[in-house]
Amino acid sequence: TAGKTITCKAAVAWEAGKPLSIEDIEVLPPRAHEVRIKIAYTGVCHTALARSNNNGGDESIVLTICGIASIDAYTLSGKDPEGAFPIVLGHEGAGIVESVGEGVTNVKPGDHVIALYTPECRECKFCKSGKTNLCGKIRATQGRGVMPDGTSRFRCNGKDLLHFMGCSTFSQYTVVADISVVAINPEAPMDRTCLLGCGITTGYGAAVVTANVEKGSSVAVFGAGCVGLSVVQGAVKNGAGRIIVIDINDGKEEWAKKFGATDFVNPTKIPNNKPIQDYLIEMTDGGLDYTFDCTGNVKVMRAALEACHKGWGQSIIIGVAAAGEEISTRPFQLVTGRVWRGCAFGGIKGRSQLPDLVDDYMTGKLKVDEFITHRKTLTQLNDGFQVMHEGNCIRCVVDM
Ligand code: NAD
Ligand code: AHE
Ligand code: ZN
Repeated sequence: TAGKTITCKAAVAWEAGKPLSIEDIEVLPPRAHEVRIKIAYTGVCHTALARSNNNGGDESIVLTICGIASIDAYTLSGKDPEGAFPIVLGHEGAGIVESVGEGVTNVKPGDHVIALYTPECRECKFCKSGKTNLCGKIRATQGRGVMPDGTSRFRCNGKDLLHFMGCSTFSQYTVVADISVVAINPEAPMDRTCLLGCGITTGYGAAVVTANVEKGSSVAVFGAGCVGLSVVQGAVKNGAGRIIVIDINDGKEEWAKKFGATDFVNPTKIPNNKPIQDYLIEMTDGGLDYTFDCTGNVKVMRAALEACHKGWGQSIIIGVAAAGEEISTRPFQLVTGRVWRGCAFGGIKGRSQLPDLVDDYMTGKLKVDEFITHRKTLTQLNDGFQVMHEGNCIRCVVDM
């Protein structure tokens, strides 16, 4: 198949707000510094409507959309300022390299790989700074849904389809830039490791790399989805003393405890409607060392910042807020030493650090299987758009 166009099945998003349609698409051969991957599995999750309906706080609706990773759903909803159509969504995938273009040296056909929406070129200003995992090399074209040369490798019914987040894992074959792919242990089961392409790595990295939570410190995690539970896993790994999980869904208490949380608070059930930040400050004698927003709700982000301990508490924003939303607090919160920060993909450098995370999974040091609550096939991917009245889907994996 190398050098030839491949026809395969993909879930195509033709326009905002419409279901995905399973189509036969053409996937062109990889050009220079590009890699064509046979996607084996792609992660699928649910997203709380709290973000798309960012009306915030206690009224947030607990309905979930199961069947699509949050950002994919966000982009499909038409609310992503970077969203454009028609597009092949999906960004949490693992597969096998089918062929490579000229000049590719980091992977070869047959390698088991994870697609990286945060690439790592190792030569741009960002990569060389040693201060961030963000890579600037192809960010502009990635945001426009095209390959680094400005064109697409997907065709359907004579039309070009856009790429998504440099990954487009909702296709049986995809083409990515060579800096957007990393080879992993071929023994690792890809129906699990696909989840390291986003959710698990994002939360775990936020705790272990971005915040680098110290032994004995106190942590609060807002939102117990795949991302929040992964923050809990990272905080446990780093030896945090107290780990408080806050979620409006009582069903998440069991999940939080299973991953090592010491306490669970439902903010809608605090006596006298006391704000969650005040409640947490009392509970922890002055506030937390670290807090994490894993909801995408800007009111929660404010509460997370204000629940930090005066003088040193740090709050890390992980959740992606709806387009146009803004965060606010009294500047005095920062004047008095609290720190507001955020990260993408947990601050993890995909090519340098993801293979080790896969090995940690293989040696039993990192939980991954525990996050998988649902499985589907590509043709069932559309079920993902059916609103579910249950909050028990942490991650759904699609067999491509
Ligand atoms: P999820 O929907 O599975 O989990 C969100 C949880 O938040 C749910 O359990 C929900 O009940 C809870 N919640 C909603 N409103 C709340 C409120 N007001 N107070 C407390 N809890 C509340 O989502 P996920 O897949 O875990 O993703 C979490 C967030 O992280 C999303 O916003 C997603 O877009 C974002 N994300 C960011 C990155 C990144 O790189 N920065 C990567 C992946 C996901
Ligand atoms: N396109 C959106 C922003 C979306 C966003 O913040 N994406 C995260 C990853 S979410 C994965 O589930 C991210 O990596 N951001 C860093 C970056 O460079 O995009 C918008 O609002 O424009
Ligand atoms: Zn994601």
